Amino acid sequence: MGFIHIAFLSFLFVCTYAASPPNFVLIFADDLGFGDLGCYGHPSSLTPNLDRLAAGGLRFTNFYCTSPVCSPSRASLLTGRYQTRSGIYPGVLYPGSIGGLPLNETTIAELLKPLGYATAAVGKWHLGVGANGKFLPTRQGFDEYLGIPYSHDMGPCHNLTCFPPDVKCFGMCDLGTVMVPLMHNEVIKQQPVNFLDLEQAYSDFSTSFIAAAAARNEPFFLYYASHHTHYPQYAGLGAAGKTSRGPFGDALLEFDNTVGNLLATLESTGVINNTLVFFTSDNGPSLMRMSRGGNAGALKCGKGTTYDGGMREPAIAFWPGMIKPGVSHELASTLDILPTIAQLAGAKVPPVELDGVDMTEILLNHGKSQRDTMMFYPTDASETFGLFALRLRKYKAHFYTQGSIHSSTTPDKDCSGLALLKPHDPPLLFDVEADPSEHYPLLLDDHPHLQELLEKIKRVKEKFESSMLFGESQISKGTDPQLEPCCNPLCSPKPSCCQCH
Ligand code: CSN
Ligand code: MG
Repeated sequence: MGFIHIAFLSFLFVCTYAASPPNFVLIFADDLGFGDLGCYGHPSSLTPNLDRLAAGGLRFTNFYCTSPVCSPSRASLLTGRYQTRSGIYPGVLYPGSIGGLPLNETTIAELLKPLGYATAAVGKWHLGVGANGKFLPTRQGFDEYLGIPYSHDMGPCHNLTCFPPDVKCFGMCDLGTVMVPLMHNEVIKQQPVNFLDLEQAYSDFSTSFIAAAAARNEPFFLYYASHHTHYPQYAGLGAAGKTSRGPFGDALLEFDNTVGNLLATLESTGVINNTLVFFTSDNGPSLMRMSRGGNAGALKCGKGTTYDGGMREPAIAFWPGMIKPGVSHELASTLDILPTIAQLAGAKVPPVELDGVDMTEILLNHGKSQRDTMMFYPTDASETFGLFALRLRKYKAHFYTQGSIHSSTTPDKDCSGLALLKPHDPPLLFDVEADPSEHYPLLLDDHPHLQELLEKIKRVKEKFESSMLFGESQISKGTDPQLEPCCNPLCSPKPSCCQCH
């Protein structure tokens, strides 16, 4: 009798459990490199909460974003498609940009909305503002938004305190545009934003969102896009001076503290065993910031380049009871997050050309990837040049290489903005498992069997490029100063009058 009772109760539990779709917390770092986290070997970073995710989850070693700069990478993350399809190229969006992520693209949030998910975006958006806020997160499937709509150097630097507290942070940023606003949904809440209190505001907003959705028994999707490790690096008073790594380390510590708050809230609201937490970063480290920038670890170059330092990223999937702790060397990408979330939530993927593949077999069974290629478009993707590089399993072929101002100042001359565009025919070929630093090109004379590989790579490239329909460039539509967010729209003279207290 008692046994039957218990068996019935566990049956009910399993049914309820299976019937309740999982929650998703997607944490996206900014300009954070492969070597920046403690759990990826950085000697002086303090990242106890991200390290805890890695220890209890699956840590990837071959995980790629789709662009060495921000806006295109974010477009791919949220749509599961290369940025060239959605038109988020060349380069990045600016405060007065006319374009943005086209509204007919389906974002992860829009995929989940019809299933009853509560959705929120927090932090850096960088997929457009547009006339009357038509490209803001609230128009792309997010119920709520708190954050800055683009990079925090896209306005005059201000207010940014480093350690000791009377030292102003480094740099001027962009003096010709409006002060960086804090937006709540579609309304400017502060201009200029108070950066020193911002991490706490983000953390409070995110934990309230989780607690409210959990209390209503609604599944939720939180997209937490931290701007914190991007230039100019700074930290609020709680974290400034608390690491030996300087401003980058302090910024990272403050962000990591929020990761801890998110985990604590998932625990205290009882939903942690039904939540997939996924962490990764938008592009490689801004090496031009020298010791104030991020670190690509063993990888070559950083932000702005199609070497692995620009696009291979730390990535961690955490889901207690569902994902066994470990390390995955499988090839995976930000492109794969949308199809994976769709699979886990039971959502239909959008009826468009998707570039992502479902990763659930990797996550839930430490299984094989469905992906054996990764395509590398440069910062300024174009139909004229097409792919700069292509990874096929352990091999990476460069058809073009180019340095970037974002990766200047390193001792490796190939990274610098002075390293001009260089075509390679036959392509420059590396085995990035044996040589993750892309130091030693494979020579055809030494490896005659490579001829066959090169032919295969050529076929894969041609097939992919013939499937690639470049969407109308949103960034080439240019900028209009009138579109820069201004809390006092009729004031003059702009941009300096756009301040509200
Ligand atoms: S990014 O950084 O937005 O994180 O990619 O803040 O490529 O010219 C990139 N850029 C300002 C930036 C300019 C940024 C550029
Ligand atoms: Mg970035």
